[in-house]
Amino acid sequence: MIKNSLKLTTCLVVTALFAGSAYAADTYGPFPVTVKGYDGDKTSSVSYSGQVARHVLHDSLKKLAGKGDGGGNAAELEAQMLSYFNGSDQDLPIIAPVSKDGFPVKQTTLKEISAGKNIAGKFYDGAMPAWPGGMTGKEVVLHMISQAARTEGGYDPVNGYDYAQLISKFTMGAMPYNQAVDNYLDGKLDAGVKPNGEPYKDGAYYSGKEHVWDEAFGYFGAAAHSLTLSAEDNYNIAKMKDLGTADANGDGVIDLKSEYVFGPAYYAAAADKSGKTAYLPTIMQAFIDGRELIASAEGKNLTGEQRAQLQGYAKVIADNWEMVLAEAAFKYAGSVYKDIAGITEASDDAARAEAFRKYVKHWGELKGFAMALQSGKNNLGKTAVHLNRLIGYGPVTLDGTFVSGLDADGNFEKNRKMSWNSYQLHMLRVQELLAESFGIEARANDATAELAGLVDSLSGDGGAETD
Ligand SMILES: [Ca+2]
Ligand SMILES: [Ca+2]
Repeated sequence: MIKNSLKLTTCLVVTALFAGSAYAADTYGPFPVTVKGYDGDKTSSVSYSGQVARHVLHDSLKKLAGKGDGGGNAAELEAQMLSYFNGSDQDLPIIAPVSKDGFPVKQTTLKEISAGKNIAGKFYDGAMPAWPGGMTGKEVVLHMISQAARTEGGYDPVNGYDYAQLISKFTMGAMPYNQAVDNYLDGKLDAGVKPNGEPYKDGAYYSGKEHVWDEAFGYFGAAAHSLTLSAEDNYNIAKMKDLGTADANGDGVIDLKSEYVFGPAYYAAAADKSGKTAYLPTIMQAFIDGRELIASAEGKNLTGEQRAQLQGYAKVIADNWEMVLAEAAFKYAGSVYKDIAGITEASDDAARAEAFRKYVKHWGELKGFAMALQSGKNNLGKTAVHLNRLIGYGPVTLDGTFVSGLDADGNFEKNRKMSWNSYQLHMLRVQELLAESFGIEARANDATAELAGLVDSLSGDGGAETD
């Protein structure tokens, strides 16, 4: 790493030197064209528009998951959702993110970003035991899409599902996280795969390793200038609240290809807003350092030492990204815990229904992030088994039942019951398990201090679980 090789004593000198260095980026790109034999007019080798298109397909799919009218438009809506999931020959309109007052977005169709992209081909398709039915990851999300299309507004109050949340949070793990940590930052860094001494493909203006690294960065979903911004600024860009900080080139519109903050980076910023973590800058810095390292090889194959260094940056990215997902799951377990009090203390049916809706939304986020965590490179082993058992296939619903499986036709069965207090205890156990397994640091909505008291109160009511 260049910074470590400098033996300088004052920050002032370091800053001055880096300001004039070719390798002193604080933004992801531009980086020089280094690939041998390229004679076109490109001046930067950075390219990750395909990943941006996939984030947009995901955001659009999430939006569509809430468009059901209760059954009447089920077939049409499912087909529409599948066109975003599977991709389409048509130029699909961007459904999200779209311009809003004070935050104009440059692109309005997918082809303006990158043509021919889909989610399906990049979706984790290993075992996904967190969902009933013994399905693969891709089968699970297709089941969710089909169910979502039959609901009103993506909300299934009987089984306690909020499909926009479930689909979105699961996808955030199963597509970008999986592709980055288990593919581009993993096997594609091997010496014999996409070597740096060759173009990524014939005629490309980027080398094999340059593009592999760019694709991983694209999946993280940060703006190219995210490292220059605070956690709050990055968070606000994702919320489409701050044109000034988002519009890096000052042309008055937000280019989704470089100026917007998508899901994974947004959740990193969300944790960092606590002031206790620095996931987003740590990940961004590792991406930039890795890209500078590749550029410094000047179109030649990486040495063993360079590749080892690059794998070191990859590990920093993968470890911190996993933490971001674990922090989010921790936060929403705390929300679900609190929401249960809102349900049980509601003064009338209307207030109870409202509290239950909020609880189902937060549960969908918890469940989706728990599934995202299980979609990466690491086999979480018994942590995953315990997490899935504590959270369940579905949340405890208003009649005390919860989803226990799927029948032969793929419909949900609810053959088990649990008390609200017992399920609250489960949520605290989820927080405890995540804290112990991952070393959670932001600890949003931490309710673990209430664990001992809840265990005491439950010891008098006949045990934690009922059937
Ligand atoms: Ca792999
Ligand atoms: Ca702009």
